[in-house]
Amino acid sequence: MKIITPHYIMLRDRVVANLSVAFDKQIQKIAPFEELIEEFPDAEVTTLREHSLLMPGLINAHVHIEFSKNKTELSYGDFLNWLYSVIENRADLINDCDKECMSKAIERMLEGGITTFGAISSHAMDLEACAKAKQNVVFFNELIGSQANMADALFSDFTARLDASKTIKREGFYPAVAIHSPYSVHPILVKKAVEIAKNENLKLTAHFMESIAEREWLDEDKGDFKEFFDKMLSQDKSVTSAEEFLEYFEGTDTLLTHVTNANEEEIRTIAKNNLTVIHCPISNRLLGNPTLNIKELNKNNIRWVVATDGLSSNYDLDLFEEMKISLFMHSDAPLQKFAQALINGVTIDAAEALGLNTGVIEAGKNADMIVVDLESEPTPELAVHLILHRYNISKVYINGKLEK
Ligand code: MCF
Ligand code: FE
Repeated sequence: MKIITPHYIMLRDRVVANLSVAFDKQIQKIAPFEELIEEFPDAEVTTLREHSLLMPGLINAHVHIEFSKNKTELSYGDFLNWLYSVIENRADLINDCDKECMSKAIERMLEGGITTFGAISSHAMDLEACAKAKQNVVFFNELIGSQANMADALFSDFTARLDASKTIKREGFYPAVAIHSPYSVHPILVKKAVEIAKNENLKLTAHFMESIAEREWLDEDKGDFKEFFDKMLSQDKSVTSAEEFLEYFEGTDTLLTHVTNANEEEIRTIAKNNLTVIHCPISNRLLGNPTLNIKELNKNNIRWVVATDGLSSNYDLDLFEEMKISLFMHSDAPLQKFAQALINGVTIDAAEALGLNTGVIEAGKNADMIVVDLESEPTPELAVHLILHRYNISKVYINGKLEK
C-alpha cells in the first residue's frame, strides 16, 4: 500500500485540500492522512511539495505510433495532398520509424502525463513498443481496403494482426479494432470486423467524415477523391454512404475520430447510438479540414474527447498543447466551461468512452494519477490555468506504480 499526500486533489467535480490517497493498483481510500496511516500503518508514504495537485492521468484516445518519424515529410494544408504524401512516403516513414523512434513517442507521452493511449496500428509494427509501454494501451488493429476482390486477403491480414495483439497478456493492454474510414473500407469488411468486435467485446474506432473531400465522395462520387480513386484504385464510385457506414455501428460504443463534416442526420445517428467523437484540433488544422462543431455535439448530448492523432498530423503528442489549441480555436465557447470540458475530455470522459476503470480519482478506480506542480493555490478557474500554463508534471503513477 502507498499513501500520497498532495496539497490538492482533483476529484470528480471539485478540488479538495488536506486529504491523502491510499492506493495499491487501485485507489483504496481518500481521507485525512492520520486516518489513512492508522488504517495502513505499513504504507509507503510520499509527501509532496507546496501547491502540488494530484489529478487523473491523461488519456490520449487516438494516436498513430507507427507514423512517429514524420516531421517534414508529409504535406500539410490540404487533405488530399496530405494523403498523396502519405502514400508516397509511407514505406520510408514506417521503415525508418524503428523501435527507438516509437518508444521515444511513447515516452514523450508519459512525460506529458499520458497514462493511457489508444494506438491506431496500421501494420502491427508498433505492437512490441506498445506491449512494452508503461501506459495502459488500447491497441486498435486497423482494417483498410475498399476493393471487394481484395477483401479476403485484407481481412486475413487484419485478423492475423488482431490475433498477434491478443497474445500480449499484460495488465492494461487491450486488443481492439479500428476501421479506417467509410471511404477506404469496403462494407463487406466493415460488417465482418464489427461482428468480431461485438462477439469478442472489443473496442471499436473509425475515422469518420474528416474532410470536405470525404463528404463529396460519399454523397455524390465527386470532389478531390474522384481523381484519387480513379488514379490509385481504378474505382469510379464510393463503396458506401456515410449513413450506411454508421448503421454498421449500431449497438456498439464506437469512437469516431474527427467528425468535422458530419451533417445533421449523421449527428442525430451518432447521438442515438451513443457513439463518442474524438476531437483532434491540431490534426484538423494541419490537414486543411474544418473545425469540429462542438456546440452541435453538446446540443445533441454527444460525448466528445480530445486526442492528438499521430505525428503524421501533429508536431507533438501533448494533450495540454492539444487542449490549448482547442480552447483558442473554439473562440465563441464560454471559456471556463469549455476548459473544464476539455479537461474532462482527456480524463473521465475518455475513460468512459474507452470503457476503462480510470480517469478519475476515486476509491475503486485504477491508480492512474499525475502530480502537477501548480505555482499557487488553485482557484475556481483551475481548468483554464492548467491549460494555459503547462505546469511541470513531477510524478506519474500507472496502475499504482511510479513510472516518472
Ligand atoms: O487521422 C489522420 C488523418 N486521417 C486518416 N488517417 C491517418 C491519420 N494519421 C495517420 N493516418 C493513417 C491511417 O491510419 O494514414 C493512413 C491510414 O493507415 C491513411 S490511408 C492511406
Ligand atoms: Fe488518425
